[in-house]
Amino acid sequence: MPYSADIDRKWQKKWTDTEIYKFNPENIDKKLYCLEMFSYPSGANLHVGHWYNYSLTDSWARMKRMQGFEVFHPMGFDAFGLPAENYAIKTGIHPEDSTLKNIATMESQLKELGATFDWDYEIKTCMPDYYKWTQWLFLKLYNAGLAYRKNAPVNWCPKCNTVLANEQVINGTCERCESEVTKRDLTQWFFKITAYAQELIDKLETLDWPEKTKKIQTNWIGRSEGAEIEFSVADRDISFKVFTTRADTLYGVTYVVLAPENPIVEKITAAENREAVEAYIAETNKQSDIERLSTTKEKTGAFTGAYAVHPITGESVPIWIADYVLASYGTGCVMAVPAHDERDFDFATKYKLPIKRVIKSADGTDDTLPFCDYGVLVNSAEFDGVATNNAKLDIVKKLESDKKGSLKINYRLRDWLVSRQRYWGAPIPVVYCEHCGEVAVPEENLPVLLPYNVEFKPDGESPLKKCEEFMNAVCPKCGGPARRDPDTLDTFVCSSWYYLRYPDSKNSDKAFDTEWINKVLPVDKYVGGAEHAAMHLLYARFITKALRDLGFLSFDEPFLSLVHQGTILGSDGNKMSKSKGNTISPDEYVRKYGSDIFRMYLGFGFNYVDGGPWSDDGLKAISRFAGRIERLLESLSEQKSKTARTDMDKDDKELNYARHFAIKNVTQDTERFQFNTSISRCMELVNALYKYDAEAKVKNIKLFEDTIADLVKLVSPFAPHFAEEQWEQLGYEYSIFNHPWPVSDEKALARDTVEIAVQINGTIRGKIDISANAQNSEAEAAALADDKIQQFLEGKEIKKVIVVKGRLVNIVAK
Ligand code: ANZ
Ligand code: ZN
Repeated sequence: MPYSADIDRKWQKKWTDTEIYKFNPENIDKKLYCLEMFSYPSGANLHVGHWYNYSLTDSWARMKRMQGFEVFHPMGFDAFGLPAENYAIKTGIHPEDSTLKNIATMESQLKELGATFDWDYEIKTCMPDYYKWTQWLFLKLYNAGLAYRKNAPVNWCPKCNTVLANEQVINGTCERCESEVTKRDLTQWFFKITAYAQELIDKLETLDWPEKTKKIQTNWIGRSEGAEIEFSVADRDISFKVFTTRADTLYGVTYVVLAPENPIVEKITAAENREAVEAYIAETNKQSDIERLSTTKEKTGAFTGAYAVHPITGESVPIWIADYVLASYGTGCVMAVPAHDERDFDFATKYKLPIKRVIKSADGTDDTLPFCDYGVLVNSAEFDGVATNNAKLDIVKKLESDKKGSLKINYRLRDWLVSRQRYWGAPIPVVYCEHCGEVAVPEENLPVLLPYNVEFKPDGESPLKKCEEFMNAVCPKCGGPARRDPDTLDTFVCSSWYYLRYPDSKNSDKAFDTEWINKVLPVDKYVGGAEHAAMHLLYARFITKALRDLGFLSFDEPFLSLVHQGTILGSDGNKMSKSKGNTISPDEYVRKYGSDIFRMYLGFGFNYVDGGPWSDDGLKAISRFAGRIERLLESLSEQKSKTARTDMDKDDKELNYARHFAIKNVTQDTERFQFNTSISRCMELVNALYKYDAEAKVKNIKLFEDTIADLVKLVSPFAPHFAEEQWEQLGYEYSIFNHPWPVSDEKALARDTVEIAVQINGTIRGKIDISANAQNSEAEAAALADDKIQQFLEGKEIKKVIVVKGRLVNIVAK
């Protein structure tokens, strides 16, 4: 029966009936944890992107399974989140109803994909048996001082009506809806990811991750080495510290700048400057950090009327406020050195503040300002002549002795804001009691259930806040009345630990069993989109480290090896999206060609990590390729009884070479997620088999059959249903996936003869077969002895012969 979607169904049923992909915990010593980022059950349908991610990672997993690994390959759903709630506001359909319905559809589609998922371990983060443990995670962090509440200016999306984490603000706009993000002062929950900043940088080195992703994380964490230097306010008992990476420029400070939000601004502003300063602060509040840091934006600021005392020279320098200084970075105060900093230079020029050069270029010839390079100090008292790098340390040492400065490392990373003013998420397990204040819900009272009956209104208030039945609680400490926290946890909290839950997804006593999880984890291969570099992938690493330090895990990193699949774009070259109307649905292709043809096409038509614009041009060719394999099997079965020759003649050796060449390269390339070249190598092997079938006069049928069997194994990761069918045709035992992956034979690859080209005056005139380890003189002799070459050389004088070993012989003749 030629391959079609019917064959898919036949084998899917058999796989299910025989529970072939069930993970066997007894083989834990051979475990391999293969994980794709779980999907968000947004629309009802799996799109090309899902197929691309899941089907091809499954191909990798299938090869590993055949190589003898006990592959743990679970699947689940990242089921909380904003879109379902926005959909509820629009349509009145409850998020739980729409989400569970979408999940059911996606489950059946994922099953059609024919992957090796073990559904026994499925997770849905919106179910109480999962989010109970998300709340447990919150409590563990809370008790360890890693979760805290503070009032802070936060990113606010006016359209989504919620707070956003820094990571969710892209160029000043909301990651989801692209509206401009504004600031709001709110009391919010934070996870102390900054406590792990240094380890999050250091351990990247141990990971097999794309370099680009490591770099994104390193930059996001943003380690900066510098110093904190204290300035006092003239005639006042107030002082403040600045953070600088250029302590060597200290003698060039001509003013200092505070972030407008800095609380000391109020205290130091002189009466006659107050009005202007307050107006400026109001103006600043309207802007995002991104806008404030823009280098092209004109610098603005206001003078406070107060002066600071230089910590070494004792000079008075004016104190300004300006929006280019952020409250949330360093100390929120900057010593301005206009001669050596671009922004300070622009600012000083605009407000006519003095500019004092204290660094000259090493050769002393560059006198442009601002001069932002490193060099040698001038106008800096006893430090004149000292090079920048040394002066940075020397000046801090001098300050240290007066307790006016010290070395300091800063990180750009901010604590992770985890509370959301939304309904569809895990409730935060904290109540507020009139007597006891903030009280965590005891572990035995978890889960704090999300109530079903709430009202969805687009008024910016969480539906939970208006749900009295939810809000009213009993204080676990004093038994008095208390109110629940109306906020829910960011969905990134749910996905920060799901990989820990999978191997123990049914555990109702614990989030997971430590001893067991330490055996199944870390994840050996993690596959998902590159857009998660600074969010999910960083959060998950942090949570793993925190749980390790709390004694729940014994490993440092959750994902040892990471692959980002590329993006399949619409045929117009744009990212596929419903709103652009350029999405491609796999369903029709799967129905028409069968899922394996579609999967193989995705593997063959794109470089996995690059992706590219969609086109279905190659689908037919893949379908023909499958047909060619089927016909090989037919040809074999017609000839099977013919001869029993077993020696290896020239044609046999050629075929055997092609066979082992394919085995070697498909294995290597599939391991590296280079599926397109893997499939090309399979196609070449098919060509070699056709050539053998047509040209070998008397066949070595055993070799022919074994090579076909290996070919079927090599394509099986990419065409699992198809391969099972061929395997059955060949008469082998079910299932092909329980048979070992072929291993290449180096002896077969060491060919005893090679074909090399013969050129005359640079033009190829013929080809000769010579022994693979022939000396250059033998190659030369063989080329000159060749009939065809002799014809070309007739009447010519040979001037010179150049041999490139194993590749070609070039004859120069006149
Ligand atoms: C004096 C100075 C002189 C500076 C000079 C630079 C060049 P990174 O590398 O990003 O850490 N800075 C410090 N805190 C700031 C804040 N809250 N908002 C805006 N800018 C701030 O940058 C550190 C440098 O950025 C610091 O070094 C400070 O300016 C500025 F020739 O101090 B520098
Ligand atoms: Zn109480």
